[in-house]
Amino acid sequence: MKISAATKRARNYAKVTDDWYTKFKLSDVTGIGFEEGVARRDPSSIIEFENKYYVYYTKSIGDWNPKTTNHLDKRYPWDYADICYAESEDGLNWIEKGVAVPRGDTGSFDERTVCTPDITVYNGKYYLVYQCIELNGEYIGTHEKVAMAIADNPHGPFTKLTQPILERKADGFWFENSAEDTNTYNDCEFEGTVHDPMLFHFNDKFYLYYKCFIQKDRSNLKTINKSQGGRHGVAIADNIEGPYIPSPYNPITNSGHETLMWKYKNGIATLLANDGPECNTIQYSTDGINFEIKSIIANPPLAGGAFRCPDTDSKPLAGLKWGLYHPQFANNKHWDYIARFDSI
Ligand code: AAL
Repeated sequence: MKISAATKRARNYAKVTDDWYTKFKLSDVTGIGFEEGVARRDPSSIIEFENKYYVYYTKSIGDWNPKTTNHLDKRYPWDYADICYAESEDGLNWIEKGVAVPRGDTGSFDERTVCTPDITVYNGKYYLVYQCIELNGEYIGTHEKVAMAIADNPHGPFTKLTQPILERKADGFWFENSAEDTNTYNDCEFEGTVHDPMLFHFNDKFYLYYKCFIQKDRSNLKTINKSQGGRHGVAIADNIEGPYIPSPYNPITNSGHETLMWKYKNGIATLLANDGPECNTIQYSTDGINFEIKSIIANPPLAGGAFRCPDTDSKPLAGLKWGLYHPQFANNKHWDYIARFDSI
């Protein structure tokens, strides 16, 4: 009996993919969907409280221009943004409730923007982790820090910690210092940037995942690296407020842009989209660090946040049953908006 290389691989996939494979149905929502002149994006995971769903997201008003020569101008839809939140009874029709975390006062470490939040519930408290940056005349979408704000219920008020919980490493790989000829999968300093935080209570510690880009030239290594060279890292703390220590294993993925992760049994699952040679895969790790490919998927939701369902351990993709995401500039719409995905 002769077996081709492809068939050998396929037999291995068949052992794992059934329970890990999904397609996605993508639908519009009301209340936080498309609105001219307003950007809503990077929705958090969704939590349930008193029979209603809650989501947190980046909201900014007014136009933006990445080519502006004055770096104090609004450059991106997540620039000069606040973190807003919305409530829903069915996950499709949302009511925007207002600002959960505003930008900081003059001179603060989060004066310019707060964006890209995720929410974690731990011991009856609500923890938002998010990106922020001070008023910075050299802001080019880099050098954000990760901050935390805490509340007793989903409506807040959220109290900010006085210092960020994670900062980039100045000598970490980032666009300015990634050598063109470097094989970006060799050893390198990580944490050149820390974006897209997502926090889990896991194995009696706190695992703060995030994304780092490490490629300068976005067209370099295009075929295996795709787009912006994003990959993920984790920083671990004994206490939820930190200190968070980056894992020496970083990067713990070599693909993926925004984080979309959920718990399953004694491990953590992740959907990697957008960037890298393992883009469009679902992966799983029992130690939160060493992830293995479980399935290859099509049309993943970008920048998604999943519903934190109570029965996340019932099957591998229970924690990915539905959620919200942002279609990136879909239909040439300049204004980011939030939509819904369902695993089908
Ligand atoms: C996103 C995320 C981070 C980036 C920007 C806003 O989708 O990767 O949040 O900084 O784009």
